[in-house]
Amino acid sequence: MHQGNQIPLTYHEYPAEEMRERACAFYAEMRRRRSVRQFSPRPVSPEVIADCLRAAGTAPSGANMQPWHFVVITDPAVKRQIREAAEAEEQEFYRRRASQEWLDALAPLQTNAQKPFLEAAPCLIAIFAQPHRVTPTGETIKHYYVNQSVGIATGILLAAVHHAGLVALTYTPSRMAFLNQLLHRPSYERPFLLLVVGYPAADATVPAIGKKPLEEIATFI
Ligand code: IYR
Repeated sequence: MHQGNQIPLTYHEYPAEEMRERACAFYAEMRRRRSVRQFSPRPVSPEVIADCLRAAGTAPSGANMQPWHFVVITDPAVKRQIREAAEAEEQEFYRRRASQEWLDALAPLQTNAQKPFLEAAPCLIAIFAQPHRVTPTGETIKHYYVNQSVGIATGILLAAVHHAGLVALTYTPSRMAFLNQLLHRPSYERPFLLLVVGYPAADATVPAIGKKPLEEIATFI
């Protein structure tokens, strides 16, 4: 059987009390995260974004294929193109494609087809999932558990952005194929999510909604 190269694990055990404090402190930090839709035009540090992306790249993935690609957009002209294409899709969604049930579920978020944050925010990160990759010699190599892998990487990216002190919106345009064309990504890559990142506008508001308590989301057996 193939053994692979094994190296010793770097592991640091915290004393029990410190472990409890760390878990509690992390939860306290994460529960302050909110999806923000009103951004300040203030630019974000490229080094901060790069470190957040490095953190995302530490995510586990099927067979360690790391089936993701991140495109960081700060160019106002490209942001405008993305906004125009996204709003065209959203017009269709809100006018025709969405069921009444879906529109009712979205009502508390007060979303609509207008997406001004795509131009207002200083930084958009388009996340692409790669069902496979193509080697320089044209060989196709399959990727595994792509949704799970890219979902985990996106979650780590979102936590890293929040931890750094920025705010974000996980935006999924109603249809996203336009992102391949605008961002020059190969057609086999699947747009996964658009992360809108920046500082909040001074008067930013968020919906008065909450999270389910532990008893509702977890069962201990
Ligand atoms: N993509 C649309 C609709 C939308 C869908 C879900 I599910 C949301 O949680 C929020 C919005 C939009 O962004 O307006």
